[in-house]
Amino acid sequence: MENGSRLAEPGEFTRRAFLNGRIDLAQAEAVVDLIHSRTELALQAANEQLAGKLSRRINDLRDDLLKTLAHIEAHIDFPDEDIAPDTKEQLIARLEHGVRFMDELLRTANEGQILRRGIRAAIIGRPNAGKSSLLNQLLGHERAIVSAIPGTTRDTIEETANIRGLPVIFIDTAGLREARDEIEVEGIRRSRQSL
Ligand SMILES: Nc1nc2c(ncn2[C@@H]2O[C@H](COP(=O)(O)OP(=O)(O)OP(=O)(O)O)[C@@H](O)[C@H]2O)c(=O)[nH]1
Ligand SMILES: [Mg+2]
Repeated sequence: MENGSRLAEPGEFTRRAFLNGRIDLAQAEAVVDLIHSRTELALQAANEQLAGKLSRRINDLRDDLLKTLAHIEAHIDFPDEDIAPDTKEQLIARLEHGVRFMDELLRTANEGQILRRGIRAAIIGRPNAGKSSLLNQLLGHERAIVSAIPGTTRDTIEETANIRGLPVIFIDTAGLREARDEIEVEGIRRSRQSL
């Protein structure tokens, strides 16, 4: 490179933005989700997180809890001052609101994981049940060999399909039966493992 210039390392600009406080950790993490997003829905979720939606919600909760804490401590430290006390009911209501909010956040964290990693779904059944045909239909192309001979599929076949925005990793497997040879024994072992 000329005049001391060099190529940026992967993630370097994101790291700088984080270290300079321009974005927070949740936003920095969203960048990698954005890059790896496999469906429109995942892309949209990553975009929202990058825009600071998750960070704002967490900061709001933090502010709320700090205010409640300050109020309680003010009454312990300065009981004689003329600060209108929150009633016990008000305090409990606020804390319960915080708990509900955190529960909701944890629930959507699960959804976020599903969007990032996808759902794994094994297609299991007897030989000739139509497992490979089903996989091909879901993918919209002839990925797996289909034949009228039972025991066609031996190896597991993994492919990702976009099901209403969710990445679903379908696993086509060897049909379950008394195995006829050592390859089928291994195939059926893999079917059970997928199951
Ligand atoms: N009539 C009918 N035949 C089907 C259907 N789906 C699959 N078949 C036929 O059933 C046979 C077996 O289909 P496969 O998709 O290879 O079945 P499989 O479950 O993957 O079989 P193995 O890999 O041997 O376990 C093929 O001849 C298909 O054309 C269906 O919905 N209706
Ligand atoms: Mg098959």
